[in-house]
Amino acid sequence: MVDKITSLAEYFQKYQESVANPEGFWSNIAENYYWRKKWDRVLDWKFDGDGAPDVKWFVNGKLNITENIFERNMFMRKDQTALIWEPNNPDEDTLKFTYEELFDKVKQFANALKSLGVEKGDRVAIYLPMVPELAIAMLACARIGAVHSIVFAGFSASALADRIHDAKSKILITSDGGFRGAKSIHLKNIADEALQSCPTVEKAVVLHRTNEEHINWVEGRDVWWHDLIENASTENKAEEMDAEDMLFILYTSGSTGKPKGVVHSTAGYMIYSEYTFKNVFQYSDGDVYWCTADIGWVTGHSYIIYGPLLAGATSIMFEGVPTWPDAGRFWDIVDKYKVTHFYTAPTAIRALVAQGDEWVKSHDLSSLKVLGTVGEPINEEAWRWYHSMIGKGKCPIVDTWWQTETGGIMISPLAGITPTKPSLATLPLPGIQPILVDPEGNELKGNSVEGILCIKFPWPGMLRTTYGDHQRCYNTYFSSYRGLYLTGDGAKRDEEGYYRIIGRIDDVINVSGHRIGTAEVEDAINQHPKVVESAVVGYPHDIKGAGIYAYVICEELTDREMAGIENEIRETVNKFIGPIAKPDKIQIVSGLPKTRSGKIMRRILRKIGEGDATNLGDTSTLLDPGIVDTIINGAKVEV
Ligand code: 6R9
Repeated sequence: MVDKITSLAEYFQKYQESVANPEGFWSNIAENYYWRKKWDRVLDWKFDGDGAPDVKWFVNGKLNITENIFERNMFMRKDQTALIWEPNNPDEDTLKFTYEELFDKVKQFANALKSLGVEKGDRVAIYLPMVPELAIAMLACARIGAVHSIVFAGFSASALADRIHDAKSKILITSDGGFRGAKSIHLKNIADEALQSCPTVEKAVVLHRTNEEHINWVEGRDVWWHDLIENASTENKAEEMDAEDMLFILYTSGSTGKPKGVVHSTAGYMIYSEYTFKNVFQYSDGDVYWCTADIGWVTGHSYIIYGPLLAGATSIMFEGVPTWPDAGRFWDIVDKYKVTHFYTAPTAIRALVAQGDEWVKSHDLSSLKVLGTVGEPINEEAWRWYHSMIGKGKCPIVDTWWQTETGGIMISPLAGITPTKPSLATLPLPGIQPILVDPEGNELKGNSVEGILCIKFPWPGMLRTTYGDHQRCYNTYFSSYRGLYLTGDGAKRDEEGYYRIIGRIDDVINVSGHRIGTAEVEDAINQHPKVVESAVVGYPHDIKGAGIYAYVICEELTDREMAGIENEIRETVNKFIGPIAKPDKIQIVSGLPKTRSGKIMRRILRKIGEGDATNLGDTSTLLDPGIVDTIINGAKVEV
């Protein structure tokens, strides 16, 4: 069993150990796993130089992550509930899977995938709603050594197609549709549209979920999930994987261009996801843990599926949304399953604060022991409400900072152990060596400093590459400050050495905890035939944390066209990315503040979007300084 830290003194001691002797520290933890063959060396690494980044943990070790979820836990937990599934509609039946039942389903689907010709190393795209089959499909891929690439089911056909293309996925797993609150989304139609431009996909496996009446069917390509598993055996021996074999790809937005396929490897990710899960949440046997994320994001990968199931926990998977059928839904579920650990996003907390306290007060939340947040900075007001209204002042809050690229939580309190302060992610976990630098890359030493957050030593859960383009991985994360991993976040280290994450320093907007690249939104807006150019920035938004503000130059428009243009632009973004990237505010402008070299001065647009036209800085280098006043006058906020 992977041991948990149990006191603050022990945390400090482990932290020191992990810095003084990282290899010893992580190999001790790795001893707790089931290896087909032990590693020869614990770590080989370089962040700079030829071929960098080059990071290998547990060199030449052989294993399968599902053997560590199932076979390793089976003796103790055969009949324990592994996964509880709560449907979108509270009147529909809940499903529960013991470790043994889930194992059988995974093995069966693993065989089904094999029968379609899926082999070790093949990429499998998964585009499913939050149903148990999503968990089964991802684990079945891991079982046979196929690489899963899960695409959030809120993404559009074009975004799905881009991701399938980039990963050259051989199979797509989807469903007829998906339920979300009062809505039902016809996923198969979206998938069909995407597949028109995806020649690598040989088969599409389709799950029955919403029983859509009209299903478009491509003979020879499409196969029903239920038909596929009908004759599949539940006997399956796991594929032997190298420690560094790819486990999954997950796409995330960056500051430029198309999303990047972040690649995670097998052994390091396995060890890191379980270790962080157990330590941060202080999960104990018998606890019921619920992370409200969607498995389409990294939080769902690491903290609904891999971390909890490796740790032998009981994990809840929820298909629906916090406000349907009413704003008490989260608390209904907490009460229904006697949830002990609850992990959600600040944006959900703020949305529920806005609905009023009555929704909370009418439920029994006394089972709760630990609360968590992830995805964006939590403002003090939301933190205090979460602490007092949900946790009744007795539950520690773990404000967990991490990223798709880090694989697991990096900076966070350990629940009940690290003294917390509202809005601070507090201290690095053992094995994590953060460093703050100034824009020139000089280290900011000591406390009470603010700078760019980097990490100076490898940790097992870190990304290994960006799929199909290793140079891009280096350029994005390792080239700005040589020898350091650049997080893209700004942070402050306070007088006590606690970290407060301030937010992105690049052109990424964190909307409701989801990363949206401004360049991607601009590319989408520019697809509209009447659009000449656009510039997108974030602005403070009460619920979402950040909203999307788009400044758009159009060709000459008639009055009628003008009246419809905002909606059309939103629809265009919806089509090319999905609803999460739709701009909240669109301002049609006659020009953008550009320097003489043609660069858009986003700083100015950000200020205007924030409603602050003071201190716009030096605008004299602009090609047309007059444009600034014109934009201020037409702004969608009081400036
Ligand atoms: C896990 C996840 C990563 C970005 C990250 C940062 C922001 C995440 C945070 C936080 C402040 C926290 N972020 N957790 N900011 N406090 N506790 O969200 O991954 O979707 O890749 O986003 O989210 O800006 O760089 P991902």
